[in-house]
Order: sequence, then C-alpha cells, then structure tokens
Amino acid sequence: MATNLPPQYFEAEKKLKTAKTNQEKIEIYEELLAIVPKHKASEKLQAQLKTKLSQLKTASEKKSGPARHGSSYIIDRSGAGQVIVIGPPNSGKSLFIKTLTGANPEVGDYPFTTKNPAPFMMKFENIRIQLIDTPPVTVDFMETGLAEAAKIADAVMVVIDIASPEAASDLENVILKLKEKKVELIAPDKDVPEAVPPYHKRSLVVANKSDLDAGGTNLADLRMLFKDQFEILPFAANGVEAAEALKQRVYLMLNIIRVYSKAPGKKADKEEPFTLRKGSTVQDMARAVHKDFHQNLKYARLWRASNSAYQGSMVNRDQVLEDEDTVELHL
Ligand SMILES: Nc1nc2c(ncn2[C@@H]2O[C@H](COP(=O)(O)OP(=O)(O)OP(=O)(O)O)[C@@H](O)[C@H]2O)c(=O)[nH]1
Ligand SMILES: [Mg+2]
Repeated sequence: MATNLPPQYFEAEKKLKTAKTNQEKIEIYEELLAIVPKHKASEKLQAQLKTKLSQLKTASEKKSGPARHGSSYIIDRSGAGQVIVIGPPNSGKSLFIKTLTGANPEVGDYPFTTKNPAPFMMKFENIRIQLIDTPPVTVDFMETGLAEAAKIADAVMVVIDIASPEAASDLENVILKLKEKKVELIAPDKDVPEAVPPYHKRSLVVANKSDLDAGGTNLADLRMLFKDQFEILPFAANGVEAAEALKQRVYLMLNIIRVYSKAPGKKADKEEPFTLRKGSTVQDMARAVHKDFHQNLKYARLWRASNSAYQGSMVNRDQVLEDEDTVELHL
C-alpha cells in the first residue's frame, strides 16, 4: 500500500542531514511523526519513526544522566528563536502549543497536566521557532527553573484563560512571580536593554479560550486594565483560526530578519534562510555564513523585493539588511 507522504514530510526529512544535536534530531522525528498521515498504509513507517525517536530519547537521557531538579528547564536552543510559554494551571498552554506546532504535548481537562518543560517546533513560513511548554504557575508556586529558563529565552508568551473570572489576577501573578526572580516582561515592540539583571523579555499575552468569552467582554476588560503595557491577543487553541496571524506576531516579537544567501550565477536558497538580529549588516551575514568570511569580504550584491534600487546592486559591508533580502557575497 502506498503511504502518500505530503511534501512537508520530505522537507522535514531533509533537515535530518544537517541536524547536529540529539535534541534537534528528536524534534525532527517528532515533526515527521506529526506529519505522517495516520492510516493503515503508514503504520510501518510510524512504527519505525517511533522506534528511532525512543532510541534518540534514551541516548540523550543517558548522556545527560539522571534528571536534576530545576536543570531540566534549560533546554537546548534550536531554530530561529526560543519562546517560553508560561501561565496558570489549565489555561490551555499545552493545547495552544499543540495547535501551533502540530506536535503532541499532553493536554488534560484538569490542572497540573504538564509536569516538565518540553520543547516543540513551530513552523512559520520558511523558518522554525522553538516553543517551550511549561508546568503551571500559581500564587503559591513557581519552580525556580522556570525563571531561569525565561532569562535565556528570546521571548515569553503568557497564556491565560480569558473566560476565567481570575484572568486578570492570573496575569498579574505571572508578572509578579517573574519579577521577584528578576525577569521583567515588556511589550513586544520595546527594545530589550542589555542582558543584565533585571532581564527584560519581550512578551505577548494570549487570551486563550476566547470561544468561551461571549462578546469579548472579558478581553475588553483585561485590555482596559493593562492598557498598553502588553499586547493581548485573543485566541482559541481548540481551533485553528487566526493561528497564522499569531505565528506572525511571535515572529515579529523575535526581532529577527531572514536573509537568503546566493552564490554567483546560481539561484538564491529560499528554503534555508539565515536568521539575523534586526539591524544586522552584510558583514554580520558574512559571519553567519562562515566564521572567516567577514574578514575576507570584498563586497556584496543585494536584491530587495520591495525596492527596485537593489536588484543585484553592489553594496558594502556596512549595508543594513532587511527581512527577505538576498545577498551574494564576494570574497
Ligand atoms: N473551549 C476551549 N477549551 C480549551 C482551549 N484551550 C484549551 N482548552 C481546554 O482546556 C483544558 C486544559 O488544556 P491544557 O492545554 O492541558 O492546559 P494547560 O495550561 O497546559 O494546563 P497545565 O498543564 O495543567 O498547566 C483542556 O481540556 C483543553 O481541551 C480553548 O481555546 N477553548
Ligand atoms: Mg500543560
């Protein structure tokens, strides 16, 4: 029987070739498993993927030894950015991640379903962003590791249950608990000062379960309370509506750009963009392509879809790049 795999499967499979760490491979196998159509013809393939996945997981457990309390929160970074998802019990953090990534974190109709943090990959256009699911934060309790993980993450998403009468105090509690540990949440369009305490983290608030907030009254109240301190986005993790728009907000919050590299005489590689910090220059791009390139760089050619002035024109190393620029480096 034919398995009829979709093109995304082969795209994901290609990444196995360049995956370096066990963690990256685990994520790719998880992605493959999520993509494989679930029917009789693919049972054998599903079994093979599951076996491979459990071998990798066993290998990485052996390598890191027994799980130490707290340290399990520090998760190897993978993809174009790492975003930690935090919130009160039962707000829908895991279902939210499941909806955005197609992966399978445990979702339960009861509080404290998630016991350990775990990474999942979210595909946005041609890049992948890492989302970390975490155990809940309550008034009485937040694991120390959670704040440590927030310090090293690129951004934070707070998921609250907007249908709950506690929505505002839940959000306030997460903000305060993190602040006690020197992590301050700021609006997604703010500049992050240097990486010294207190750690400022760009953040989005997801007002989840908006399907249960009739007329959006709770959302309006919450927005009023928090004014423009945060961007509060309504979402319903039990559906897929608005998922693309939300992914784009996450991408924008990361403050990165995608730049395509092009070899002379060849087409640009649009499938594997380099992701650089916003404001990066041709020189930064050269460094990202190869550690020695920036020293030997003579000039570059730049293509910019939105600007007819840059259609293969020569630029120097200080040229600031924009999202989706194509760069040809000349050494
Ligand atoms: N109606 C509705 N139900 C949702 C939504 N999101 C999550 N749920 C349900 O809410 C319950 C909790 O979802 P989880 O994803 O396990 O919540 P969590 O925040 O990860 O919970 P903990 O791991 O215990 O902190 C489940 O029964 C979900 O099906 C939503 O947008 N709308
Ligand atoms: Mg959970």
